[in-house]
Amino acid sequence: MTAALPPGQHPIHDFPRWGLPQFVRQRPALPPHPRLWLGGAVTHPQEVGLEQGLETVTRREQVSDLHCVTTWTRCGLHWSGWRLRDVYEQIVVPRARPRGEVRFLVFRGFDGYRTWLPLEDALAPDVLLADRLDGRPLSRAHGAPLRIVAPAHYGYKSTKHLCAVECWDDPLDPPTQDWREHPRARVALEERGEVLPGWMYRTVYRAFLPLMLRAYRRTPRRTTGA
Ligand SMILES: Nc1nc2c(c(=O)[nH]1)N[C@H]1C(S)=C(S)[C@@H](COP(=O)(O)O)O[C@H]1N2
Ligand SMILES: [Mo]
Repeated sequence: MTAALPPGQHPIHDFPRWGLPQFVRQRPALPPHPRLWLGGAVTHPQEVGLEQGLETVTRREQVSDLHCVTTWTRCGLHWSGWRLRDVYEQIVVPRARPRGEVRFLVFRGFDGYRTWLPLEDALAPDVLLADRLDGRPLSRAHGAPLRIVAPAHYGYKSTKHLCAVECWDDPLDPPTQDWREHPRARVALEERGEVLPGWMYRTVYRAFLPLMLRAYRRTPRRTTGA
């Protein structure tokens, strides 16, 4: 199957909890009744409850791969949730009402993580707000209670513990760019980062991979708070 993977990726057979080095020890306390904030450049910023708020949107099932920028790929994950496009068109636009042109969506997590995608990438049919993985509610390790799944983009665009979706016409307003991040991060084009060619990041990330994998595997997945 390796031949079918995008450039520079190799398969792994377990599915580690994973993230940026500064998030290894972050174990966010999740609120008992998590809500999703819809904000940014909108006239009616508001929160929606996850259970009641999203139940009018059609639930989707999807099998997709997760490609981490550090070169590992976990194939065949079975997600369940809602298409971000459906949520955007049926809830965000009519209720929160964007003020002007929306060109980017910013995603924030309860652990302080944030990233963003251009609107056209975020509204691709395979981008989900997922609350279930392999038939079970999302574990804390993999992003409870809700996460983004964006299979065509490196894993760092798939924000876990999602607490906010914001509409902006400029991604630098507010400044969201992490220096490692590529604005689009398309896996097929090996857009690992913005400054260097993809294969260069590949070499560096590969060198640190064993160390990072060990750190993430060692960190207990349980926490207090929910
Ligand atoms: N909130 C949050 N989301 C996050 C991260 C994180 O550290 N915090 N790490 C990202 C990275 S780099 C990857 S590869 C995937 C890993 O998802 P997993 O932990 O379910 O394997 O989550 C992404 N989403
Ligand atoms: Mo990643």
